[in-house]
This record gives sequence, C-alpha cells and structure tokens, in this order.
Amino acid sequence: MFGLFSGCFEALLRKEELHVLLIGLDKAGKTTLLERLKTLYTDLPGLEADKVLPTVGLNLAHFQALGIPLLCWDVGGAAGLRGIWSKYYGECHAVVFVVDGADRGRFEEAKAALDRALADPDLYGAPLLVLANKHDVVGAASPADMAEVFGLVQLSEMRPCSMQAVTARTGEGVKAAVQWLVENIKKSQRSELIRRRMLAQ
Ligand code: G3D
Ligand code: MG
Repeated sequence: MFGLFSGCFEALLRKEELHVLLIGLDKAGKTTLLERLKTLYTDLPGLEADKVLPTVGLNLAHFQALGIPLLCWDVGGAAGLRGIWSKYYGECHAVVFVVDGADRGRFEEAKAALDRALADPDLYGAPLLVLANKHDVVGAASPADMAEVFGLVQLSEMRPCSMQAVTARTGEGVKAAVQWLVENIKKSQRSELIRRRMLAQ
C-alpha cells in the first residue's frame, strides 16, 4: 500500500516544478552557481564566471535533474536586499544557503543571516543545503569546520540539513549537491504542504 502511495507521490513530483531558493551574502557565488547549473543541466550554457554581475533583483534557472523539473530563484544578498528573501519562503521546497568558504571574516554575518531566515515560520521543515563555495581557493575552510561554525547538528533537529563543498566556477561538487536536494525534497513532507497551500489560493 505504501508503495502505491509513494509511487503516486513520485509521479506527482515528476510533473510539478520544485522551487529551490538560493540565498546567502553578496559575493558568496550564488549567481555563478545558478549559471553553472544552466550549463550542467540545460542545452543553453550559462554565463561564464567573469561575465556575472552583482544581483539587484532576481535571476532564474529552469532545468531538469534526475527526472525532476526544478526552478531556482537567485535573490540578491547585499544587506539592503535581504528583506526580499522572505517573499519566496512560502513557496520554496528547499533552501540552498551559499557561503564563501574562503571568507572567514564573514562567517559570523552569514550565520546570522541564515539563522534569521530559518526562524521564519514560512520555511518550516524546508530541507537546507549549505554550500561551502570557492573550494578551489587555497586555505578555504573545510565543510566539516564550516558545519561546526554554522551549527549544522543543531539545525538538523528541525529539518534535513547538509553541508557540502562546491566550486561554482568549475562545477565541482554541484551535481552531488543537486542530488542531495532532489532526494531530500522527495522525502520531505513540505512538498505536500506547498501543494495544499497553492491549491487553496
Ligand atoms: P553572488 O551572486 O552571491 O553575489 P557572484 O556572487 O556569483 O556574483 O560571485 C561573486 C564573486 O565570487 C565573483 O568574482 C565570482 O567569480 C566569484 N566566485 C563565485 N564562485 C566562485 C568559485 O567557486 N571559486 C572562486 N574562486 N570564485 C568564485 P568577482 O571577481 O567578479 O567579484
Ligand atoms: Mg548574484
């Protein structure tokens, strides 16, 4: 019986576009990551890293990964733009929080921004993937050290969480990160919550 339900749920997910919200401080590498996702998963290559401009509004990427259609929202991360993040919380299936792993001087600011976001009830239960970006930079913090700084063990009491190292510029680690996202969104009850909320509108 469970197999039948989970099969139906899987079929529904295949039709529905899943929403992933990319947030993090400015210069963490969110837009570079978004463009890398386009290059890895679509026929139209994204912009190369040296063509990416600071984000003021919103950038989007639609693509299919592991048979599931995904829509990524990349929202500006400068201090004056972070208030916009919450507009996307209610409809996102998962959050990707991008951190510049080489910029230890901003870890505290990044952790505070992440904690503020996760305290919003509209993100209830949303799987969280923290990406330690710029892993190519010599001296970048290891994902284990960053998991400690960002309190991943405590965060995982409230939601599925993972910390993974990536290099958005080259794409290293990005496919493994997307796989974690898709698998955890599939397992999450949040998808059902969002579906009900959308049907009620
Ligand atoms: P944001 O969208 O989070 O604000 P951007 O960040 O994607 O605009 O990237 C900010 C800077 O970080 C860019 O450099 C970009 O090339 C760089 N960057 C992004 N990802 C990586 C990475 O994986 N490795 C390294 N070494 N740099 C990366 P500039 O020089 O344009 O500011
Ligand atoms: Mg940007």
